[in-house]
Amino acid sequence: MGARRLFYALWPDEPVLDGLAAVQQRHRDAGRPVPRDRLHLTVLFLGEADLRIAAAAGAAAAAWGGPLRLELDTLGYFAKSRVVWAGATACPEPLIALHRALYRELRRCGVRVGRSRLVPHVTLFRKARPVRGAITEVPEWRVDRITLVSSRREAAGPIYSMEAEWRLGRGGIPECDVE
Ligand code: 2AM
Repeated sequence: MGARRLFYALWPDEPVLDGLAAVQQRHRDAGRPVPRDRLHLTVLFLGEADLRIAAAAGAAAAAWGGPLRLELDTLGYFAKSRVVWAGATACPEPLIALHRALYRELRRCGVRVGRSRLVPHVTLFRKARPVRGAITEVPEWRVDRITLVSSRREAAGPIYSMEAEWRLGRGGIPECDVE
């Protein structure tokens, strides 16, 4: 069994999944499609971190953010990892704020995470050839929650488990009860 890695993600609702599946179908020769139940958008990748601390930081960051809307309107390609993804030409400000809040709360909890620019994307194909361009199949995504997910690498591919989920923007005072 591989190590458990953690990440904070947005999980698409059914209409968005339908749209993403339609894009996968239209470009089915692009590479190996990601199964529908694994389609997601990573807000921040933590790696091998303490689950309890990640949950405390996630709860605090989610409370600061608010619901947001995302337009997945473009296809992009990461040459290094050879993935084709659906992304947003315009990254909404509340998503940038959520990303920043996660960094801030993790730091408050004593976790150092390498800074990386947020490129909001849902990976659609792996081992893929480059495909880029506009897409129109995906309806507006109304995001009102964020999920803490753990991933274990197995021979058949990654196994994801939902560890915690929070509604965005409940307000309140962020806390971190780390000993
Ligand atoms: P990807 O879809 O672009 O591969 C689980 O692996 C999730 O975490 C995926 O969404 C994956 O992005 C992302 N991920 C994996 N390793 C990462 C890393 N080193 N930095 C940022 N995101 C990563």
